[in-house]
Amino acid sequence: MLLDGINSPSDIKGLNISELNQLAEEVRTVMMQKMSVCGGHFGPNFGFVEASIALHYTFESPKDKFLFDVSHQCYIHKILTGRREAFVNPEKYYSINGFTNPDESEHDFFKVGHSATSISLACGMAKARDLRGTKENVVAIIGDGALSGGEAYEGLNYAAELGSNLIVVVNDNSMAIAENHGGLYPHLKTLRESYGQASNNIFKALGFDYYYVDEGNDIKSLLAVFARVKDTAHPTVVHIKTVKGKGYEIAEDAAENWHWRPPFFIETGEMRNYHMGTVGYDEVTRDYFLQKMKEDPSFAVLVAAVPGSVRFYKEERTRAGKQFCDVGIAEEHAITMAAGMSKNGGKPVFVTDCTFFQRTYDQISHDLCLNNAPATLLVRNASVWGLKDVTHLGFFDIPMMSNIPNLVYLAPTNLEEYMAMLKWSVDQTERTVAIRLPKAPITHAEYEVIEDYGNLNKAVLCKSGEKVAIIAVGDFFSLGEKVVEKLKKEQNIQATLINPRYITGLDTEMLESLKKSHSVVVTLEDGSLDGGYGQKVASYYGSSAMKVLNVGLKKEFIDRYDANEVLKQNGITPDNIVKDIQFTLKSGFNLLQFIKFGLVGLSNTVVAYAVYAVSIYLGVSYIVANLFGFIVSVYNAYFWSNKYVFPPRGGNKRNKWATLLKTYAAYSVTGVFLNSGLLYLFIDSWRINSYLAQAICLFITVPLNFILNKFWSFKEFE
Ligand SMILES: Cc1ncc(C[n+]2csc(CCOP(=O)(O)OP(=O)(O)O)c2C)c(N)n1
Repeated sequence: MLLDGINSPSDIKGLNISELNQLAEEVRTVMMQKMSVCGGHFGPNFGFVEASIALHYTFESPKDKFLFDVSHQCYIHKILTGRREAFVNPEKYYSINGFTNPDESEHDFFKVGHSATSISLACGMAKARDLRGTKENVVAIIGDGALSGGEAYEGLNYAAELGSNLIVVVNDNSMAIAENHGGLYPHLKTLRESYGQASNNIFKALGFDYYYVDEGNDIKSLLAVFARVKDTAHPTVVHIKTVKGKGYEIAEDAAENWHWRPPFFIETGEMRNYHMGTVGYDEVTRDYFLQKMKEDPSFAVLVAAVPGSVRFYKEERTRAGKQFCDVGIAEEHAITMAAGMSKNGGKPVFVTDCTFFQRTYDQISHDLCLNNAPATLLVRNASVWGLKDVTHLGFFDIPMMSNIPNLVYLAPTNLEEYMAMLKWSVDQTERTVAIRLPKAPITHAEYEVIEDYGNLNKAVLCKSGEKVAIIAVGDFFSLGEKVVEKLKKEQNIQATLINPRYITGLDTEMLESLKKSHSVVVTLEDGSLDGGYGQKVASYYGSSAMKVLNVGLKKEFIDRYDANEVLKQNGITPDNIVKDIQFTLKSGFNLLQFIKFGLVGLSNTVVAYAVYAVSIYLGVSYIVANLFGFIVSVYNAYFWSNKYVFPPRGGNKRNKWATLLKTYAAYSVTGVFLNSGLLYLFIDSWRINSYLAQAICLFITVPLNFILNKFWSFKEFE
């Protein structure tokens, strides 16, 4: 295979056209093998094989910079830039991710997964280049679909002013995930049909030089044009016509289904693990939409180029007609458009993935909520169980949404509640409502579900108890149920269980009433803790004696994670939560805890002494012997404290080093440091026999350990 010899882009520079074509076929073969096992962005990559090869043949990456839009089409770029093994060796399939990633290679500059950023990134890189006075090419690679995103236009508009080298490769396969929408697309069609000759040309109008390549899957044609535009000193668009899924007929014929494809059988294209007819929240949402559209002509659903996410495929889109608006990859526009509709007699629902809501903060705040515009926002995949790529994480929404004034953010816990909230929200006329679609499989209500959510922030008391109250948000409600059950079984505590329903406000009456017979309130949320729901509850109780435990995720970017592992790392298992509760209930002076601390302190000193004694016996100098004792006692303190003393989250892996230091700090004064100091005094100055000296030290340090731990380590760790 030619591919075996390609370790960097320079390895393709000596190949002739027929070899480059052979390379293209080999690349397709390995991508096919890998994606048939792992799934992946099939259509975008199969359509961009020749262009990727021609780009790397022509330009000098990484000196010349490639900026990929969305970057879901970067597989070939990865293969050609030293990451071939991750495609040819099944054991390495998961060693890289599916988007550009500077952690993997110097040929990648940004972690990207959201659309329409490439031209702005390229403008920035070009600007910095010009300021520095160097000459490299900056190349943005953007699909026709991504050109519907507002930021793409902002970049195109600025580029003319840049007045220097900036090459925008428009990869036009006439498709986003589904069909494109908007006035740009008939225009692109005209450009394609006139082979780029039409006099009306948006790119030229914006100040770009313009080149058209009709055979965008032909390496020779591409090489000719890329050679012409290389090193040009002004912004240039190279518009190439490609075929999504090129080279695999099944994918070419069903481009929407093959944009991203789960693992499949190569011979038939059928998915490997396809479960027919599974009904989740997306399916019930679709059914409600279709029904409501029939009943109410003012009702409309807006999506931003991901119609399949609520199961609106060709058939559903046709049935919905004008009541279904795919606005392109333009979430900001969709939200502001919803604001407009809602103020003119429309009932808009905008639905997309949690991660894409991130770019709509201002539209939600300024256009919807400031105006109390009655629109409904449905937030999908908002969960640790949602999308797992670092570019698409779904657990930052609660801090974002819950701090926008006027917004009502609802977290249903079961199907009946979700449907009731959705129906209420669509028909009410007073405010903007967002609903966090549960990610978990459908569950059903075991308590009465109300129809009207206009009486804001009223939580439901699902189980009444004492001592401990669990407030479980959205699809962490079932976790709350498990914790309640475990507390009953293991601690004989009948805890209170609350479904808060509203994330944007607190049921202060209920929180106040908990003070009477509860001492610990636990909040559970399937999202980042910082600025989230639980912290609002903690802040409410701040001036009271109530102890509040916030359970949720750490604020961090994580990539392709195992959700179970992340939950464990964050202490989010029924076991850990119950242990935390137990610990919190017992804090204050607690004899058992006191003894445990004391015993660790004692074992610390004993271990240090034993190691010291053995070392001296082996003839090591007493300073080195003490150092050995010190190291072993650090480990001793860390090990036993984690096992028996700290609450589970205090001993969390994430804080390993901090915990170690704190632990040792708590014991070292009375343990080894004091020991060392005294030993130095006894042996060096007073010339006492070293065994006797160590015994005297033990006699002094052990009781001191107990006393100091009472005052110090309790404060440290509770
Ligand atoms: C802000 C944002 N919204 C939605 C998406 C989901 N998405 C990923 S790729 C894609 C279509 C991109 O179409 P195009 O740019 O034409 O590239 P192609 O896949 O056709 O090569 C969409 C909508 C996204 N990545 N970012």
